[in-house]
Amino acid sequence: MPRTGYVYHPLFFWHDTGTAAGLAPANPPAGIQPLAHFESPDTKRRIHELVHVSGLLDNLAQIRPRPATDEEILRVHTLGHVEHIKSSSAHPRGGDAGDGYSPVGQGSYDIALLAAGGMIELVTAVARGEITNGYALIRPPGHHATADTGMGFCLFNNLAIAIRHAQAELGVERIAVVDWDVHHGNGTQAIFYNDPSVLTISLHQDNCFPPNSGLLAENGEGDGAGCAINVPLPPGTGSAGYQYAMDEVVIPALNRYSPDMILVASGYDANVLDPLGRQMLGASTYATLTATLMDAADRLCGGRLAMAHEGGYAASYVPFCGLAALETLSGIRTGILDPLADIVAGWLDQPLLDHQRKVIDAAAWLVANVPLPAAATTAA
Ligand code: 3YP
Ligand code: ZN
Repeated sequence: MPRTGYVYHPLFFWHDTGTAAGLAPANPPAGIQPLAHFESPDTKRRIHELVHVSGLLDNLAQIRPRPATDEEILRVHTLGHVEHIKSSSAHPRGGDAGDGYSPVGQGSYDIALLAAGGMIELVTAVARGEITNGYALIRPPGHHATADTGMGFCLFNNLAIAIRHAQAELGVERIAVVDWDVHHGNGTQAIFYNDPSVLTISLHQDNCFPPNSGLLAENGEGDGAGCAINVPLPPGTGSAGYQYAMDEVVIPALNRYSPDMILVASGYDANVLDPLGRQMLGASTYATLTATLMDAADRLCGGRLAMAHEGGYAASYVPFCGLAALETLSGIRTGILDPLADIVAGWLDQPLLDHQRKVIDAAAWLVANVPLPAAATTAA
């Protein structure tokens, strides 16, 4: 049995975001000429096809997604939000999930249920020990979605739904989320903001999306005080900055929290070619980040690590970032190399700069606020 699970379904690529000027809905009378929406299927389909063509697919435990049930979705989202997505999806021209930047296509409700259910199935297989780790190549993404609205291309919060399921049904108590998408994982943070049973850590580009979200000062509230950590990295941060953030913030916080499982909101939009971020990561960085988290998972929770796909819009490059993560998770080298490695090497390999170090050092102070296991158990 392969140690690494993989969730995929063609319907994830049928979620129709329509036309846009990147992210502005097409509107010819207003001068907005139709073009592809940034959140198009291409990037993710190309990951899947690379996983297939490289032969890696044959060595992964393929996990079949199924639709999340009403009960499972309603552990996280309000009935009003669910009904809104459902009715938008029933309309031949679709609608929007809440903020005007989150297209819902015809039938997208069912695809979003399949994405959330896919993440549930992945986490279930990890919790039961059928696999050690895994990757859910799901779409639409989820990390911006809050209890009562979609936003930033997200409909339902796939990761949060899987977390609530793991806690309710699988006996998994303490869960840590590491969100390395270039945008703030605001939805996941908000859903667990008062909850000491979930530690959310987001590494993101400072004040990128949502606006004014993901500040250092957002640190959890009430019983969840200390359980949200944000590292708002300056634009232009490369591999050294990310590794420093892992070493100084993420790993120490995980060590202190001692989770039963580690989940990753895995967007690749911090890659150096991405149109929606200004960070400087390469495929090799995603291999290193993944290995760093695997090492923590091995020490802390029997290797239990599950990743949910989020953003990443450079269709030419993201597949190699995704393959790097999956090769690392599985321990299998396909022999397919990053074709841009030589050209991007110099871009990624900038040293850690002072203004980056300052932010990361400030976030490192928050580690002391992370509740130790015994304290959280009593509080819960
Ligand atoms: C949503 C509207 C502007 C930026 C965009 C970000 C989506 C994303 O990749 N979130 O992780
Ligand atoms: Zn993103």
